[in-house]
Amino acid sequence: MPFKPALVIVDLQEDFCPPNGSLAVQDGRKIVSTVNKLLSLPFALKIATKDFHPQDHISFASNHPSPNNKPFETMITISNPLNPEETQITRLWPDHCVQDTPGAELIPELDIGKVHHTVEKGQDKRVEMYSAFADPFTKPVVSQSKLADILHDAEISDVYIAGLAMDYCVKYTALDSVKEGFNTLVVGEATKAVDPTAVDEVQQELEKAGVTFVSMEGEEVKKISEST
Ligand code: VGL
Ligand code: ZN
Repeated sequence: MPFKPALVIVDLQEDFCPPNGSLAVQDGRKIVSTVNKLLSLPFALKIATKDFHPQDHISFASNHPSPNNKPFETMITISNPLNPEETQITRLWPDHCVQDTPGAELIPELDIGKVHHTVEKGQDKRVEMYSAFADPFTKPVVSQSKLADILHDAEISDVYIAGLAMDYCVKYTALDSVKEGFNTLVVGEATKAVDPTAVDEVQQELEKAGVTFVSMEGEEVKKISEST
């Protein structure tokens, strides 16, 4: 298969960035200069994803009123709306990336003029969806984005991933990218984690699954410039 790389920029949105984001990732905004450098390279396809929730989304602690529920901490069990036997334990978050609010906007520093497609995810209020490909249920899958079709239709071989957050949406997007058959790379300087102490463990888990971590100076990024 010929080398045909795509860049996927995950959820570089106001709510994941300081100073005002409701779910701000430490130093999240600082990656934008590196992401813009990646955008200046001749990737065959450049895609930005957006977490894009309805106000009544299942992942918001505010939608599970109980004195015990704390955003960032409480884990709840949710069932597949199409198959109650399939369950998943998931974290509650502050309200974030609500459709048509300023927090859902991509940050204005992002060089959006170089992005070919924007893919929205997380619109189904019944399921969490960290991955930009699909929700985590499998029996059956509940919600899928158009990302897999866009990449397969363009005959992409390699998916380079940047964005937020390394330990949630970047992680699960990378895992699904491997499952979709793409050679999958995460650009280390172009991502940040909600929990910085989790970075090493998440990197190891991703590497075990077949994801390669690369740096801006590494061969894997250099070869983009030579790939026409
Ligand atoms: C994300 C938590 C909740 C992310 C999205 O983009 O990493 N994290 N929703
Ligand atoms: Zn979310």
